[in-house]
Amino acid sequence: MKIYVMTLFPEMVEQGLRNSITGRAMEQGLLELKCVNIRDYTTDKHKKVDDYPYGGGAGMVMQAQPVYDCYQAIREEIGHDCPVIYMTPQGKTLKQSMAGGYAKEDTLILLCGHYEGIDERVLEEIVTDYISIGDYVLTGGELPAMVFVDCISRLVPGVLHNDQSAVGETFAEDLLEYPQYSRPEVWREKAVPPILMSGDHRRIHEYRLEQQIQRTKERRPDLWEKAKPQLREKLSNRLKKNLLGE
Ligand code: 9D3
Repeated sequence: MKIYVMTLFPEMVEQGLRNSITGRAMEQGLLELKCVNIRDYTTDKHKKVDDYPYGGGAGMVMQAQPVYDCYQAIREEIGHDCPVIYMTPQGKTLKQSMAGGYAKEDTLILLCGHYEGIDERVLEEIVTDYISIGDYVLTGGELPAMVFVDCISRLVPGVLHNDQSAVGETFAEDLLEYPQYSRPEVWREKAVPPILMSGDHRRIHEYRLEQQIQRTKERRPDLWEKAKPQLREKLSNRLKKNLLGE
């Protein structure tokens, strides 16, 4: 998958994504990231990309011209239309359920704003999707673009190892994770829960599911209310299977 990021801070986005799993995905050619500096496309002799808002108000607005010319250059290189996603606090909040759809795209263009935003006329012309990463105020769209790329790229086939499953377990999907333990078996007088040392995989599975439920109730009551009915059904299905000896 190829992702273009239109930004005034291309190094910030490149730096942030060249580590860990996304970095390896790029080395392996599974993810191609092209960060394009919008400033390179300004026709202003002082390389200016922003100006005062018509009608007055605080701050500066990114002008249409450099954004549009930057987009046109990318569009020519790609040779076909693709989603153009504007990272904005006024967008639809990014959810895991939206990630799979974007991961199937062959090319995406992300647009990062700064200052008080971008001239509305160029947005109307080029943007297909408006996305926010949550209800808090940041200084620009670069961190949200990095969050978006990270979230989408782990769903691209081959990016995760087999043991780093991208799909949740059948039950576990809408629940928080169970607690994890590794060596040593006792650390500062705290022992690992004995069930995990028992080798009884059925009981371990039950214990972990119980932990997930408990945690979700405690820490994310909102998620629990959503997960409850589905989980009830799944549990009763499994009980039936168990009774049939599967
Ligand atoms: C203080 C300026 N705000 C006026 C009330 C508007 C505003 C403009 C630009 C607020 C934040 C930003 C910069 N943020 C983003 O570009 C952004 C963002 C965010 O701030 N939170 C969550 N998701 C996103 S996606 C892009």
